[in-house]
Amino acid sequence: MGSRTSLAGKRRIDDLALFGGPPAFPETLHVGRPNIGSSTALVSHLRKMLRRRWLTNYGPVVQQFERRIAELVGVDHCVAVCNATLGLQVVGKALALVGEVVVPAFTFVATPHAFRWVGIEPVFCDVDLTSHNLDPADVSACLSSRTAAIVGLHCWGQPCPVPELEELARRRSVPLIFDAAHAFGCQLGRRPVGSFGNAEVFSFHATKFVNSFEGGAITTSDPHLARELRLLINFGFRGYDDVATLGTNAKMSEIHAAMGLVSLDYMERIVLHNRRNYAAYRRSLAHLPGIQVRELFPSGHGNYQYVVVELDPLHCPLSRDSLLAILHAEGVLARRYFSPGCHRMEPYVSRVTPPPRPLPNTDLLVQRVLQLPTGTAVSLIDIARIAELIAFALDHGEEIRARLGAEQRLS
Ligand code: T4K
Repeated sequence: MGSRTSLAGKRRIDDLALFGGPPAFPETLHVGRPNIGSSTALVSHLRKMLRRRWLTNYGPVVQQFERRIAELVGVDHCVAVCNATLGLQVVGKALALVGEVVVPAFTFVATPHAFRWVGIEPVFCDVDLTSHNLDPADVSACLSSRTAAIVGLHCWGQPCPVPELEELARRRSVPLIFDAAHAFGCQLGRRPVGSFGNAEVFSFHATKFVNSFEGGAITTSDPHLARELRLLINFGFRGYDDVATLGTNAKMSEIHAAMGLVSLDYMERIVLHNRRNYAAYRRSLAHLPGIQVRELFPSGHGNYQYVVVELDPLHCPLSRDSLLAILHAEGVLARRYFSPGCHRMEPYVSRVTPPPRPLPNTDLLVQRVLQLPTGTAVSLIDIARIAELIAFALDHGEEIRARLGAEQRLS
């Protein structure tokens, strides 16, 4: 690249915002900027629900949202909830889990927190370095007489090794639950995520490609479980003044479901946009040393809501965290999900039982991965500029490392 001015406006390392230059993106780019769909459609829903004076407690919009999801996923039952974290909690309660659950350490902290919150101890399991999903051999090593369930995460939307996990759960006679927060609209072969295990839990948080501001949904083919879930999310009410069990309030409201419906109407367009962005990142970063955009959804059935890059420290001229600092200064709020790994966060890092297990793959991945902005707020021009920024930074890796080293010595 030499000293030619890049598309991102950089000629020398002094031009980098980290060293005092103007940021390439004065308007920050985020990972997880919400996709809006249609504000007109949302306002129209809002007007109707205000006219109906039915705002929450299993109203018609929530019911419609649940039907749409159940149809898309191909299950009989969908229970909409106010977020995926509470969704996981009520699944743990409804299945009457006691003891331990095997969960990946390479996940958003909501996965273990949800179970711990309802008194079930997470046992952290390692992931496969290629798929970033649970490693069945390590799951097997985590199982014990205390295991109450196995919880898989479809990381970045890539489906877990479902058949292997089903076999392990069957052999132990424990339920299999999936945290499907990333995986709405994804498939394993021809079967949609949402139809596996005893229950799957989606997130429709604002940062997810289909969003309901805040929200989630539990899908299951088990009618008894669905009935129990409906009781649990509504204080245990079976009817007016009739409480059948201990419950909580995890209901989705009408305005959240309305946003969800609008989002579902735009889902295909959002996926197309994400897929185009993903392809552009793959193309434009392909030639760079030691950095690789993870291949996702080789069969094409995915939501492409995350663009995940992996830095190989042996070949990349900059560390992941130096590149992250450079991007942040330029207004590109790349993320390093799920650093440092749930096993290194509280309350898990200071607990004595269960004893910590070695998780070498998780420990490696949390130092190597980076998520780049995508979604409908990110254009092809943005991606070309981000790619040029990264190329410029790697091209000047040695110089940048020396400068960062000198600044650190001075401070
Ligand atoms: N399981 C897994 C595997 C998950 O990834 C998650 C959530 C859950 C369970 C739990 O689902 P929920 O209970 O939330 O339904 C974000 C999201 O808040 C979180 O939902 C998501 N995973 C996680 C992967 O990402 P943070 O701590 O990174 O959020 P925050 O506030 O830094 O926002 C992310 C970026 O999005 C920022 O750069 C700002 C931007 N943003 C955010 C919001 C809310 C916007 O531009 N507009 C917005 O409205 O966790």
